[in-house]
Amino acid sequence: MKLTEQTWRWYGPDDPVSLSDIRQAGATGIVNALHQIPNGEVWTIDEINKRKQIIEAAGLKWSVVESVPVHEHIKTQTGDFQRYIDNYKQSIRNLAACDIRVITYNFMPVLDWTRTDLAYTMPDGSKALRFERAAMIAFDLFILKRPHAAQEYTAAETEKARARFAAMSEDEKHLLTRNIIAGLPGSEESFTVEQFQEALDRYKNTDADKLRSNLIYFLREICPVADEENVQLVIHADDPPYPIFGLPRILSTEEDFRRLVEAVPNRSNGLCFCTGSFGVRADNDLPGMVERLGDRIHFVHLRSTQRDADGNFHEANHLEGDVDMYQVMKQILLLQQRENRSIPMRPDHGHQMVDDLRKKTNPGYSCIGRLRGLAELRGLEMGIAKSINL
Ligand code: DNO
Repeated sequence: MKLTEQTWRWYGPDDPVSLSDIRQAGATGIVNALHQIPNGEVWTIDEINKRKQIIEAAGLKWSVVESVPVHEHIKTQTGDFQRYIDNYKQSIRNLAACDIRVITYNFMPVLDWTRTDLAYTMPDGSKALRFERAAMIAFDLFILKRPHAAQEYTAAETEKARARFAAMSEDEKHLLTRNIIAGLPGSEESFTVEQFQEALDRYKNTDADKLRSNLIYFLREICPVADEENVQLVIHADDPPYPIFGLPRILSTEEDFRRLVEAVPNRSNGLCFCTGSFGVRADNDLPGMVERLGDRIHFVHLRSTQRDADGNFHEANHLEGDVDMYQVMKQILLLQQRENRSIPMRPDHGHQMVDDLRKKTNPGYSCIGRLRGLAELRGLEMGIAKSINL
């Protein structure tokens, strides 16, 4: 019977969650990146091996890279983009030489994942990540003051954001700004308000079609290298899965990914299936996506979100919220039996809870919430596997 490979994201030696903690949580694989290497530069074999040895010394395996970041020049096809693409190819070759064969990346302009609140108190006292639409609009209109932003919102939304902004203290405005643009864990970029506007301006001539064709260009360049090296490239969904701050987003739906595969059918053109990101859209049929896109899925992020009618969402416990985790897991299990392989899975974002409430933790990446998530997901998987006699 093929079960998922249980993995865990580790931010390297400075992560407050240690490799030994991770082993005790029951994961066997590590999801890691060399965050110290500037975006766009080559990951050398030497640096990769150094990190690999640390992971292996703890009795774990470096299973997945998350992420080799894609330089902004590649996304906009400006400046030195060809050099950055060549560097990316070299990093793929070097990772393959160290036998690391799943590489995650994303193609979100300027910002990686985005939340407005990193410590939203749940009824049980734990803290969750949350995206509040009125707060995001308040930042856009009244802090960033982005030109022409107003036309992207309805009058009712603008009024709500105005009231929300008027009720914020200076500290709250500062915190909101930091939450949105200072860079969440794993994002490779962070900005001041001025720098953020400059970064947005660089997308003036890059609409969704242009961004998509730049991604296709990039994939046509790197996929042949990855094919040759037996590496899977897996793109992460947009989070949230729709345009924000006037920036295009092109990996938000099943159709988005399908278009990518049609344009670049190479075997290495794969998907990191993130239930939390895709799940924010009610029109994404998650179990169906696993069934239909399965042969391209080489890494899975499991978490759930809870939407409301105003366009807000927060991160729910892993087995609650809008994601039907039972059906998703069942499809993942069936896919693994069909293709006779184990897919690396990690419990994504947990609530800050129990002792972690008194610690300094990486938002979304504290230990105990993810430990709870992994335990629940592992039990769910085993229960389904045994009950359908796999
Ligand atoms: C957030 C993560 C993302 C992800 C990147 C992949 O928790 O899922 O930052 O790592 O988008 O490149």
